[in-house]
Amino acid sequence: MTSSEETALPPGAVDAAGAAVGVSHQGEARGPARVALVAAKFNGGVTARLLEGALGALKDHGVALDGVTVAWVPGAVELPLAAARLCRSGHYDAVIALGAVIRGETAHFDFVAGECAAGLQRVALDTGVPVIFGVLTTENVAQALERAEPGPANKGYEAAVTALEMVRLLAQLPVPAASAGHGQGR
Ligand code: INI
Repeated sequence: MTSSEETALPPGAVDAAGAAVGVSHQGEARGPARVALVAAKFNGGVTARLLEGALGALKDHGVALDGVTVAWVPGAVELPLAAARLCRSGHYDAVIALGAVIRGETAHFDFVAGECAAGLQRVALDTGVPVIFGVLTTENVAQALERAEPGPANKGYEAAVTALEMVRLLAQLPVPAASAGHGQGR
């Protein structure tokens, strides 16, 4: 995810920290990686654009699209369960969830957005597979469409870059003690 200009990581900050400490890790956004996407059909005019952005980013970063899986769910609330199934399959290094929850359209915006976000995070923590939150939560349709425009600022594009970065980072970090020595680490 990009930050604002004011809060962005300054150039050289990672290297400076790395030089100051014993061990420093950073994931590089590049393939190959086994990636699945879950996309909500609700507000599908937006999520289809997020998906295009995500697939573009995967391609730009060296992931062959013929190895990518896409699963469509009815709405954002259903994203966590489908993501959980994909994560537990053992077939994927990362799962990217794409949705659009727009406040203007629902009185239960906070429930839909909140349950979706909490559910996806729980799946990631429970399975150890990165689940990337490519779900727009916006005040109105115009904001959603703006974040789904083609290019690197497309939130689907950003989510896919984040997924690849997390895959590479996790490959560098220590495996959980319980699975060490059992060939389950990456
Ligand atoms: N689902 C969305 O993905 N975005 C929304 O904005 C939305 N609104 O507005 O309600 C939405 N609702 C459907 C929800 O995700 C479930 O599919 C539905 O409640 C059935 O569980």
